[in-house]
Amino acid sequence: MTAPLSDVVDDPDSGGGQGAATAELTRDEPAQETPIEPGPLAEVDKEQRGDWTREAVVYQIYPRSFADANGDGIGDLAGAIPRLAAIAELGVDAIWLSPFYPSPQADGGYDVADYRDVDPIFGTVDDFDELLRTAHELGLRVIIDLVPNHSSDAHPWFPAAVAGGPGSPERARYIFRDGKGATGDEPPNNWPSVFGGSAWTRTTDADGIPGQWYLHFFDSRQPDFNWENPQVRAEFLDVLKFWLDRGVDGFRVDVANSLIKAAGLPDTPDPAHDAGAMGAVTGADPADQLPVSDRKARAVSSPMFDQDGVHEIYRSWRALLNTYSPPRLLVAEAWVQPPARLARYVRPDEMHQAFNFDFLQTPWHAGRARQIITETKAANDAVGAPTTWVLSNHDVVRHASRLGLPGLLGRPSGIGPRDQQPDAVLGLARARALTLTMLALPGSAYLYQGEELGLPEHTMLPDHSREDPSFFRTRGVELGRDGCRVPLPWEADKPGLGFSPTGQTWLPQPESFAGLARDRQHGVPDSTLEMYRAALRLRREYEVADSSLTWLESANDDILAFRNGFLMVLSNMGSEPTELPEGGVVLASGDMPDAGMLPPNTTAWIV
Ligand code: TEU
Ligand code: CA
Repeated sequence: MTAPLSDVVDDPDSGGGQGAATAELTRDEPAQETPIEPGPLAEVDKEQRGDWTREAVVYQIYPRSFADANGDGIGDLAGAIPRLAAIAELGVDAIWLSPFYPSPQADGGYDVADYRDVDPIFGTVDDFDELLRTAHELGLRVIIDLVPNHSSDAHPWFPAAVAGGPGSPERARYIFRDGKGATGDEPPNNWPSVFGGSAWTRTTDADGIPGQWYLHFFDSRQPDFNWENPQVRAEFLDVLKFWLDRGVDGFRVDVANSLIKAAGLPDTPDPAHDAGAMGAVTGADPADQLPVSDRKARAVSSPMFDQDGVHEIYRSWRALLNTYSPPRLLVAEAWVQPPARLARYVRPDEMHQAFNFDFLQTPWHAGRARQIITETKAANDAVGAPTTWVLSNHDVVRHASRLGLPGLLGRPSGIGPRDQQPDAVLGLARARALTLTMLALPGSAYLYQGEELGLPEHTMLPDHSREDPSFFRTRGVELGRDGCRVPLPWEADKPGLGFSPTGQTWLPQPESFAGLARDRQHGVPDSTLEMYRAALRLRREYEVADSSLTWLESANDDILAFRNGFLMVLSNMGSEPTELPEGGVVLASGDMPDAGMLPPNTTAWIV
């Protein structure tokens, strides 16, 4: 059989001078390479160089929904500890814990009242230390979530700011302003909250008379800090040190693009856009179809996000991290467009990684996927940073459901009982296929708890179960993120599917979860769980993380095809089977009934 693919040599200097030259496909024979076993010294080098900060596969634990020990239906650290072995066995390198700090839980813990403690619903600092020790014994590094843009309104600094009154040093730690209009009853500017409504809430003075307004990019119970204030900067350096000294391996930095606001807080030219600047790409906006380098480039001019002043903050954090050995990691959560702007967060003296949310929003379309991978990788390459691939997290519709929706959708802001329901079978097939594509790409990758089970979004949650503040602030226009935060199924036959000893779960689990419980998939050859385990093992074996990517040309536009080191990867994003090139298929995301043919909605790894 003739291989239907040929290498594209992108570099004009190496391609014989005829532009994008093609070469006949020749197969790498990994067996002919003499693998050099890394000696103990090489391992030490890798450790000291901090290679993990470029290559790790990180598993996100959302503690509320991971595992519950005390039976109250809310996950906790004591519940997570005995479950870590299952995560280590999956073959990941690290875990990232979403916030476990003391918090009124107005936004699932992203409203922090004390940055140096653990909320009683999650346990104690001793539980945290035990979790850290257990993870390290299992060979897992631990990244924790840092929420520097805002605190909870229950953080002691906030009531002090309200009580301190206008012009007080306490108020200067947050962003208070007088309102507009004769009586100050209009917000200071037109900035929208990402969760709906205005980004400003008015306070009431001690005498009962309406007073100044304070800024909150998210819920009104999440006041934004004033990062121009040196006290705020000093406080966070100290918080970083607190957890570094306890032994954490890194930080995921929440809304890293929003700490600094444009001087003078001018009106934004496009409030509707800024309200969704980090929210849904629906595919309905023609701009969503533009190349990623153009799409939403206008967001750059927003006075709310991605101000140049944020970078000196991350430089100071990196300088602190650099005093620790082996290297600790900073990963930016920043919905920033275009890729070249995002890459500024991962310059050599700033963070190590930034989530590639353009990739997360890749539509099921080979040409677009290739373009997004190429453009985002090029932007990172330009600053010497790895690309940090991700398909799901606690803020987005799970990819097994997202990819089961029709059309060239980017990402909807929740799916509910009144919406068109995703095609579960198609969604899972495409999710498995796109996951295998992701895990074959060079760089680092993040997995969200439950995706290794192929969990779908809970799309039938009743409104009375919802907790996401974005649901309430938009009066239900946005359903919010509860559907991806449903407690995990561990054992199909136990109450609450093993999540909690009492069977209680803070959100109801959909019926489909039972068949997807971990114990139903463990050791079952074609299960999603075993596919993830195999992919993570082969990824290591074939040194996928630090190999180089070459696109392969196919006569069929619906095929995404590339080589990364030893691996050749083909993903069929069309509707007809396609011929496979020569070589052995070492892993496939779905059944391959006809020898030599790759069915639609399937990815294969070939050596
Ligand atoms: O998310 C920031 C962010 O951009 C999200 O608001 C996202 O776009 C939104 O959920 C879409 O509806 C971080 C956290 O990951 C998120 O859970 C928090 O709610 C938010 O910050 C505020 O801390
Ligand atoms: Ca609990």
